[in-house]
Order: sequence, then C-alpha cells, then structure tokens
Amino acid sequence: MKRIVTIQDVSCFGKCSLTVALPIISAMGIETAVIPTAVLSTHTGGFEGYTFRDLTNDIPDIAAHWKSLDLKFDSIYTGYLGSKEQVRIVSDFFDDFKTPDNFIVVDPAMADSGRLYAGFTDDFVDEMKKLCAKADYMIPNMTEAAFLLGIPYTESYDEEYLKDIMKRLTELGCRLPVLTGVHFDSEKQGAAAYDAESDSMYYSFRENIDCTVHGTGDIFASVFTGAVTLGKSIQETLDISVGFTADCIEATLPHMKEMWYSTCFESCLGKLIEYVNK
Ligand code: PXL
Repeated sequence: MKRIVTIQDVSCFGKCSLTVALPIISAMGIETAVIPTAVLSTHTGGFEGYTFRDLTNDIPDIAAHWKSLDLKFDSIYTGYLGSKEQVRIVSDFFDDFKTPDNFIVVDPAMADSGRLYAGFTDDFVDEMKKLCAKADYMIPNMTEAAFLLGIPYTESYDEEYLKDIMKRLTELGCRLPVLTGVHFDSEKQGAAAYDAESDSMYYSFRENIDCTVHGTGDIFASVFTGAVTLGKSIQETLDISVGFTADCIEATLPHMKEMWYSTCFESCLGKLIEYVNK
C-alpha cells in the first residue's frame, strides 16, 4: 500500500485543503497521513470573520516524532500554507523526509483570477518559489505561475507561450510543472504538463464549463498526487485529474446557489475509484 503525507490547513467548513485531500487520496486506496498547518473556521474565499489558529510550531515536533518512528512516505504533498515561516518549516520537512524514491508535490495555493488570496504578500511568493524549487511536481494555476515568474497575468495565450511558461517554471528548479485551468479557446479546458528531459508537453482537456468553483485546485492536486504515487504515467495522471475535476464541477452545477463555497465532490468518488482501477 502506498502512503502519502499531505501538509495543508483544515478549513473546518468549506470543503478545501485537508477536508478534500483526505477523502480523495483515501478513496484512491492510498494511506493518507496529515499535518494540519492551521485550523480555520472556514476557508478565506468569500467568508468573512473566519478564525485562524496557526499550528506552525507543531510541525517540527510532529516531524521529530515521525523521524523517531522511522516513518517513510511515497509522496509528500503540500497545499495552502499560511505564512512565510510555515513555508520554511515545510521546506525543512522536505529535507528530512525526501528519499531517492519518493516524490514531492507542491501546490502553490496562494492566488486565483489574477489576485493573491487574502493575507498573502510578495514576500510569501518569494518563499513559495524556493519551496517549488524542491518539488518534483508543482501544480500552479495561471495566476500562481504569473506571480512565481514575476510576469503579467493573462488568460489569453497560445501553445508557444504556454511552453515558454512551463520551461521557466522548470528553471525555478521543479522537475515537472503542471498547469491547471489551461484553455486555448472557449470550448475546452484542462491541464498541461511539461517534461524538460524530453522537451515534451502533455495536455488533457474536457468540455469547458464556464464558472469558477472553490476547491477545484485542491481536488485536482489531490488526484494528481494520488495518481502519480500509484505509478500512473503523466498522460494517465492528467486524464484522471482533469476528468475527475470536471466531474465534480458538473455535479456541482445544479446546486451552485447553495454550493457557492465549494463542490459536490462526494457524489463523484465512485467514478474516481473506477478511473484509478482502469
Ligand atoms: O483552496 C485553497 C485554500 C485552502 N485553504 C484555505 C483557503 C483556500 C483558498 O482560498 O482560503 C484556508
């Protein structure tokens, strides 16, 4: 059995980060250890007055205990991290738990639609860049890629522009960048990956659904991490991640009014298990 550790916050209400990663990775048949980096009453995307308990200081103690138990992980997967200090401590965790055979997956969850999430600054972006340098796979959306590369944000681009962005992301130090929310027209949306070793781009698309739903980045990154950890190829991993994320958005569409804060991903978990077992 494979084992992943995922390091991100618990948003108690709102279905993102750990409350998405844990059920999804478990459904893929993978043991899921967690390090909660903070506890928030809700996520920060549209709720007001949320609480935020920072657990940064617990992370080194958890890591030390796990070292004493000689725990090993097939992948280390990070999502939303609350502060620069936390990013630095997670970077130390990578140094402690990286092995020649395991993967590091960094989702630099910090921005969308051209803007940083509430509470993030340029200093945080600089620290996140260093974390991405240690990743085997990084999974930004176009906004995050633009912040990480210090270039203007645009949603209007062609394949050549995209490949250049991907090459620049590898220059940060990451082996294989994966970009989410990729679209060349209004018909299709999906994701792209770039393998610098073979200079190859990989794509996967589904029919475009013209809406933004909170938590889809976390769904994509969780499935992606699960699928590569199970040994799926990059193309298979992209197809499963794009397919499942699109399924979740489709399942949410009839409920958008009450589900403004997240997805109805639960009803799709059966399909995810089918995709993985194919
Ligand atoms: O979905 C990413 C995410 C995770 N955790 C918290 C968030 C967000 C996005 O807004 O606010 C607390």
